[in-house]
Parts: sequence; C-alpha cells; structure tokens
Amino acid sequence: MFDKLKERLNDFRKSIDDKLKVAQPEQPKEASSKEAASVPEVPAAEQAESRENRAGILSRAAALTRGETILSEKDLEGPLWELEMALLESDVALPVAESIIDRIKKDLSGQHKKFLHSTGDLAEDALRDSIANILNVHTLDFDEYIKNHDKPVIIVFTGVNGTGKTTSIAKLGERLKNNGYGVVIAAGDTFRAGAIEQLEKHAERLGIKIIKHQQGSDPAAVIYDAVAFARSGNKDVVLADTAGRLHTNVNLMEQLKKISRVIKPDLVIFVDEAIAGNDAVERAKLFNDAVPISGSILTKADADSKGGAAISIAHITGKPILFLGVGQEYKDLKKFETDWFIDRLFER
Ligand SMILES: Nc1nc2c(ncn2[C@@H]2O[C@H](COP(=O)(O)OP(=O)(O)O)[C@@H](O)[C@H]2O)c(=O)[nH]1
Ligand SMILES: [Mg+2]
Repeated sequence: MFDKLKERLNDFRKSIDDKLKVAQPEQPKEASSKEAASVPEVPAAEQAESRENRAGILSRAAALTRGETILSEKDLEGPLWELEMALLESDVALPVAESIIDRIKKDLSGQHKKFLHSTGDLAEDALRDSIANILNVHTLDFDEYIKNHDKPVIIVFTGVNGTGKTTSIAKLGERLKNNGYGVVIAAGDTFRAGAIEQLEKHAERLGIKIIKHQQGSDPAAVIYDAVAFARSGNKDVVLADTAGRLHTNVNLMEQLKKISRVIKPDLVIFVDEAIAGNDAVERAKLFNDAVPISGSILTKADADSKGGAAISIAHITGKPILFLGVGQEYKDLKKFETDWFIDRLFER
C-alpha cells in the first residue's frame, strides 16, 4: 500500500540530508577567504549578490560555531521541487501539493537547528505536520457519532459506478452489527440490473434486514421505507445504497438531491476508489457540491501504490476520510486514522 509515495518521501528526506552534509564543511573556509570575494572584474550586481552570500555564509558560520546549521530557502529549493513533483506523481492535486510545500518552506527555512538532529528528520517532521494538518480537517469519529447520535442514524452512500459502494455498505453493516447495533439496509440502487440481488446476497450472508422495491422504482421511496422500518422496528442504523452516477449527469445528480431532501440523512458518505487518483478528487468535489458529504470512504487502497488521493480528497472537500477499503472481504475495512496513515507513508 502507498509504496510509491513512501519511496519518494524517503528520497526527499535523504536529499535534504545529503545536501546539507555536503554544504556544511566548506562554509567556514569560504567565509574567511576575503580575497576571493573582492576580485576587481566582478560586475557590481554580482558583487552585491556575493556580499549577500557572504553575509549568509557568515551567519551560517557563526551558527556552525554554536553547533547549529541554518536552512536557507536555497538549500530547500531543489529538494522541495523534487518533493512537489513526487506529490503530483502520487495523485496529490496541485493546490494541495502547493499548500504542503509552502508550509514546509515556512516551517524549515531560516531555522537554526542543532547538528544533533538530522535535517532529514526535520524535513520529515515538517512534511508529517503539513499532511496531518490537511487530514485532520473537521475530524468526525464515526464510532462516536453512531454511539451518541439519536437513533436511527440514517446514512446515504454516494459515488460513481463500480467504486465499491455496495461492498462498503456490507462491510460497514458487519462492523456495526459486531458492535451490537441493529442495522437495516436500503436497496436504493434501483437502477442497475442485478444491484438489488447483489445487496440481498450480502444481507443474507450477514443476517441483516434489507428493504427493497422493484428495479426501476423511486430510490427515495425505498430509503424512506427503510427509515420507517428502522423507527418501528427499533433499528439503530440505516445504510442506504444508491445507484452509481456520473457527477456530470445533471438528472441523476438532481435525483440525489431529491433523496437528500426527502430522507434528510444524518450522514452522506462519498465512496470512491483510491486508485482513481485525481479523477476521484474531481468527483469528490462535484458530489460534495451537489449534496454536501460528511466524509469519504476510499476503497481499493490495497491496490493503490500512490496514496495521494486520500490527502487530496480530504483537502478538496474539507471533510474527513472515514474508512479505507483494503480488500474484498467483509473484514477489509480499516478505520482511517491520520497517524496510522502517515506512519505508513514514512515507514522505512
Ligand atoms: N481490492 C478491493 N476491491 C474492492 C474493494 N471494495 C470493493 N471492491 C470491489 O470492487 C468491485 C465493485 O464493487 P461494488 O461494491 O459493486 O461497487 P459499486 O458499484 O460502487 O456498488 C467489486 O468487485 C468489489 O469486490 C476494496 O477495498 N479492495
Ligand atoms: Mg452498487
């Protein structure tokens, strides 16, 4: 999982470390060679620049005598450029990559740091902080929410076709059931042939009640019935499936808005696949614009080497990633935890 991004982040760490290792021993020597800096034929502009450099070098040299180093923006330029490229290649969307880079630049440049600490470690800390900052926006602890909210908690799942909505509903159904909750599933994908049967099979296997209508019927009506059943049968959670729809299909997006108006769900969960990368980010934005989401589930993380989609989707929607799908079995649902995710990215 996330191997590619992991590798590139480690490269960034090393590249910052190496750069400063090479730069440091030469600094005091350069600072004392006054002759070299005042050769007459050097043009004025260059002389000014060299004066600036000298001032920088002198202050670095002074820091060196205190056992410190100062990171200049120039030291960071190369590694940060490489990092930005690495983030972009790993499905981190451009504005997100830029905000990460800016924050690291602010965190690191001009800092006096004891040699005792590896500069790579500092860079890693800054990078961890800036990713955590994005992922921790509006945290929503799913388990706490279910525990404390009035019952039944009504959850509607949205997203495009084939991303893993139905599978995630089954996984979440099992998880909730194991935690002692009464669950009812609403077969709200009345559009795709076989969708109701697929959900029915899961419900049967899991021993969970399912409410269904005919294929082609109004999804809002099915979900409404499931909510009524939950209320009368004292179920705790309604998990409502919906048909996969393209975010560009105006009619289907209107239908989603109608479902939301009629049902007034407590949570709307957007489901997409981590491997879809920037496409998933774009879709998350448009789904969130149509019917504001409470959070996302990113499926197929088991097959994702990049890892950037989670960071980007959290940033673009301003809503948390709630779970990761990490396989095809019911147990393969991992509650998303920022520290866990970041630790995976920096594993060596
Ligand atoms: N590897 C992997 N496959 C998944 C995951 N979640 C769903 N799938 C598979 O993705 C396919 C589509 O899933 P489905 O739930 O039918 O998608 P839906 O159209 O959004 O309801 C199925 O073959 C699932 O087994 C996951 O986390 N990892
Ligand atoms: Mg489905």
